[in-house]
Amino acid sequence: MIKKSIFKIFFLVVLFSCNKKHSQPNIVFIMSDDHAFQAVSAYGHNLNNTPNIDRIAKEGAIFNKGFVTNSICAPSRAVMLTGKHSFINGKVDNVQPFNWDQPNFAKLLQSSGYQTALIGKIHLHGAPQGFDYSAVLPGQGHYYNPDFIENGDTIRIEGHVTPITTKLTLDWLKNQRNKDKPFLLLYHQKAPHRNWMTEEKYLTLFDDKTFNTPTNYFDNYEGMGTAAKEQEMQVDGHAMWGHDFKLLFDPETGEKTNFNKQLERLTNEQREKWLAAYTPKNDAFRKANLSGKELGVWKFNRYIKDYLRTIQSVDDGVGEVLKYLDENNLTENTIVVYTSDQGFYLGEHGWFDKRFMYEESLRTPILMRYPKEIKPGIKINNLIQNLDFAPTFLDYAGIDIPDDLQGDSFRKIVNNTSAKWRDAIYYTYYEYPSVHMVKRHYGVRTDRYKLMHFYYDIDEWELYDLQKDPSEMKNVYDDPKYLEIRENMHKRLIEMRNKYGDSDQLNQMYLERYLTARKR
Ligand code: SGN
Ligand code: CA
Repeated sequence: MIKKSIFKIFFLVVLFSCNKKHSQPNIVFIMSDDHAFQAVSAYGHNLNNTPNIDRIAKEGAIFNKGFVTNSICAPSRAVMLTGKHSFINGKVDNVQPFNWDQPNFAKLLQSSGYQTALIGKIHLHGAPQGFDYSAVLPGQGHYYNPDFIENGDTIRIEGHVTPITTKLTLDWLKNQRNKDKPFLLLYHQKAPHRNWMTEEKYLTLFDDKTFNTPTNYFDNYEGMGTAAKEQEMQVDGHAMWGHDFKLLFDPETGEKTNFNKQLERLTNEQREKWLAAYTPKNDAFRKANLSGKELGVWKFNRYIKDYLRTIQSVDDGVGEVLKYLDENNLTENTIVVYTSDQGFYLGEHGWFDKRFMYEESLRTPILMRYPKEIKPGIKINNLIQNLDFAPTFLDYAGIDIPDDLQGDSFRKIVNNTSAKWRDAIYYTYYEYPSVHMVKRHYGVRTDRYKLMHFYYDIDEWELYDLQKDPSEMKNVYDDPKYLEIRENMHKRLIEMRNKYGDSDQLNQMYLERYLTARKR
């Protein structure tokens, strides 16, 4: 009798664990660097075509209100891994260290039986924790002939970083994947990060096309605050002749630009292809002798074309990975997410780069497919943040979500099983003074309004009505018509700061740490 029940219990335990193993989905988390939602064709902006990324939305969900909590690379990745705001996980800017010893969702999946891998850009110093396999770029990494730190050893791989990252990913899937375990794969591209050096096969893509500048490309920031006026990220103003526009000679001084130096990293063959593609374009530019607005439009076109070219290879890679899943019967039970570490300005307000809480850099593309649960073609309009990835993945994997995670699982939202969701998001930005000179700020955004406070060397508030002014051209903080809204938004901001545990004291602490770290 006892023997029989022991056998029964044993049988049930085995059955349960087998079931869990088979029901736990695989997760492919694809992230690119600085990929603006405006440059994902599924968002309908008509700039470029990204059929493979779009396929994720066609067969799954597209998020129209996906946001980050801090629009800069390494902090965004720290938020994504920990599910906690920057001021809680400690990685507030690109300068201060990240503590890998703290919990992250990869560690939790790994300890519950997932096989885990991290491939590509992570931008967090120190040995990655939570991954059985990692092959990461040191820091920002190089576009051509990049070094990778593979499980601790540095190797240099010849070629372009985007297809190489894809190849390492496919190699891992083909040769290292343990078929008896569910897997978590972080496939993280460097592109389309500055300085937008494309793969050889796309060097002349868009050559026959002229892109229109955004309507506010020649913005003079009249309706905005001091922070917008004092940034250093204008395409026509701060972008550089060599580094950004790929001219070999500075048209103003006639001197050689630093792009000559950058080309030295390329092999002879790679360099020849680059020179063959860019020399005629650069000659034509010199002959045209442009000035004023015409020059501004030329700069925008050189910028946007290089930027979009690098995205084409990212999209190709997504296609290859999706194809591998199809061919290996993995599509049904694999969650695929495509996102970026933040948004980016594609000439809006005249800018490149990110950092600001204004829409183009606050928003980020999010597309997600999971045929088992997500209906194809659904659109999500809830305010989702990168803070929510960790709890969402844990939820799908059936692992308890630790209480101290600050995001929320959006599984219930995509499944339409609960209408309860946040109606405001909180944002912080710290890296100042620094490249691009975007001042320190924090703020709250609801569906319609955004309140921001810029501090440290100024003390200014900005309020935008996103319904009336989606391009954020007019700060209405001092407009008497908005007095009530302004007060309400102040209340919301206090609520947010209390809820997440942020304060002026923390801002001061991180400021001091930043200034000390910069001195070193
Ligand atoms: C580099 C870029 C900047 C960019 C930061 C942060 N300059 O410094 O334009 O804002 O990275 O980007 S570059 O000379 O290297 O091109 S982040 O995505 O890593 O946060
Ligand atoms: Ca980035």
